[in-house]
Amino acid sequence: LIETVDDRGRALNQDTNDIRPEDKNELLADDRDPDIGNFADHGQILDHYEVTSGNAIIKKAIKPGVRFDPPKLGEGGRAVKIVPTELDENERAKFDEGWKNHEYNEYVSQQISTQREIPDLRNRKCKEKQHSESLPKASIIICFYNEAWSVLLRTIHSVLTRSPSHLVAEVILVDDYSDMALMKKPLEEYVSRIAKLRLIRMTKRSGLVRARLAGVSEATGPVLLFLDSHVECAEGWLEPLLEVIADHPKAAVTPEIDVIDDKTFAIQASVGNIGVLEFKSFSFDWTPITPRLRRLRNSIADPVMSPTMAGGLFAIRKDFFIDMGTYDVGLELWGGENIELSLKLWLCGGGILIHPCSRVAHIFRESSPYLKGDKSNVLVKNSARVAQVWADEYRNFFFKEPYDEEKYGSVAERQELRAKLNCHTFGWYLDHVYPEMYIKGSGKYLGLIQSKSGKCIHRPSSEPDSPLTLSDCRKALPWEFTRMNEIRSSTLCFDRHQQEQFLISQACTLDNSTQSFQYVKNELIYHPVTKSCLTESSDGFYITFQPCTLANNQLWKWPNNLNY
Ligand code: UD2
Ligand code: MN
Repeated sequence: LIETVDDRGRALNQDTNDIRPEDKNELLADDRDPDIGNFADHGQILDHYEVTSGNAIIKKAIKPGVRFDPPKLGEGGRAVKIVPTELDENERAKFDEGWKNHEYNEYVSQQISTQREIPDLRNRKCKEKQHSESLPKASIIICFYNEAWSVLLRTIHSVLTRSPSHLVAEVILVDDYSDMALMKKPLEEYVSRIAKLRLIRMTKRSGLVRARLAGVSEATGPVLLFLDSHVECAEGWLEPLLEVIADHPKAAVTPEIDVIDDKTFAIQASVGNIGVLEFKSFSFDWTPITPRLRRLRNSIADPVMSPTMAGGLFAIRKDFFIDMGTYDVGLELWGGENIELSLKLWLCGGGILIHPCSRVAHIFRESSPYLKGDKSNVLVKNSARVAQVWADEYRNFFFKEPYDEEKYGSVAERQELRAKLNCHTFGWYLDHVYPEMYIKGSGKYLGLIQSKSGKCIHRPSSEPDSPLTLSDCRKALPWEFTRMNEIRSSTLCFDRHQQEQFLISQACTLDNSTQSFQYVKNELIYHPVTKSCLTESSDGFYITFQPCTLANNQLWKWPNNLNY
């Protein structure tokens, strides 16, 4: 049986996901062996490969001399689907154990080559770019705590095979005191075979901040490049990051983070997000690139400014990172360090860029394996420290009670650092970096919006597109007039119905378009885009957009926000 193979030796027209489990085991035998051989050429030269079918062994021919990787599950970033109910008891136990230990599908990861190819998700324009010959070298730092063996190896493999070796000073693994057996001797043996790989061990569980700092102290390159221990770096990921650092020594730059599905390990392209500060929890969140930031770049292949960064994957100059006071070691275990560094960068003379041509896929999990049980409060505590140091007077909109040193520890040292670095205020960040941020309670007007007839603007239905109505004020919602001139309640903003001329509320778009209003002379609610005023309808039930007449049905009472 002859079958054609493509130029990398992969069989054509074969859905690798259809391979029966017993065949798969054979094909994957090489992956089970931690000996991964020479990174430069990890393929084998074969003239055929074998697949079992019942009792027969079928030989499949390969063009002579062509590098051959046997067809494998999950190759090219494809999904691997396993139906747990079809597994026998033994396998089912492994499947469940994987989820329990890692909060992702370790069982599926074990079926996938640690050397799999992944899709090239870069824009065409990225590939046309030439990179400078003399880029600075990176020390790549990967912290982990009990990472799944197959996942950790795939991370390391993707780094080593897809990074030009002259740009890598070393890859430093920092073990945050794992207790799983594979993280001990087997990992040491694996590391000892690869020249550029180092392994350092924390002597007690330290959390990712201290673990990263231990890695930093071993780093010899001018650039630090941090990665999580469950990623896959794609072709050409490193050069754009180093180029940004070479051009902007005071920037931190992150790749575009694509998604490794936690259930199937399929790789999906990210839609192009930026990082923001979700003020209510003072923690990191994603949002699609805002129109304002999109307009600031010339090409889709240019880096985009980002108000915050996710925190796990980024490059920064080592000397600059140290000058900036590295991390707050009072931040325990997980969380907070990303916001602290983001605010510090923007306020103290640096900045954050996301490079869309650098692609690294990351396993996003639904819940953290590190913040269970008595650790569930860690993020709250960490965020409080960061807010206390960086939010200035805006911290009053975050803290329900004053900052408690007993509970969260002293931040005096971090406040001194901030003073020493001579940083801007949080208000400056709002004006210059992220004006779109919603800080509940900080708006100029806040409360019920009441018409002359004594009724208030209410949202009777959560259906998008359904009209806001005038109701009994005891039932109505308070609305806030924000810095972006939105009229807002949580994530919903006043907007005009596309066809009809009545008032609705829609998800806030962070763009000053149809959601932008003015409150004129404490009376009129003016809509600049349509040059009209909010008007109580003649039946007293809806609010419509009409030419401004100053008639009684256009006069609204809305309390000044005394907090402001
Ligand atoms: C994000 C970041 C992560 C970190 C975190 C906030 C990305 C893709 N990920 O959440 O890097 O900034 O936000 O803190 O930007 N680890 C330890 N010791 C611990 C806990 C974790 O070494 O006590 C390691 C862990 O193995 C992993 C890394 O730290 O490699 C980040 O942890 P995560 O993957 O749970 O964080 P993630 O991606 O949810
Ligand atoms: Mn992660």
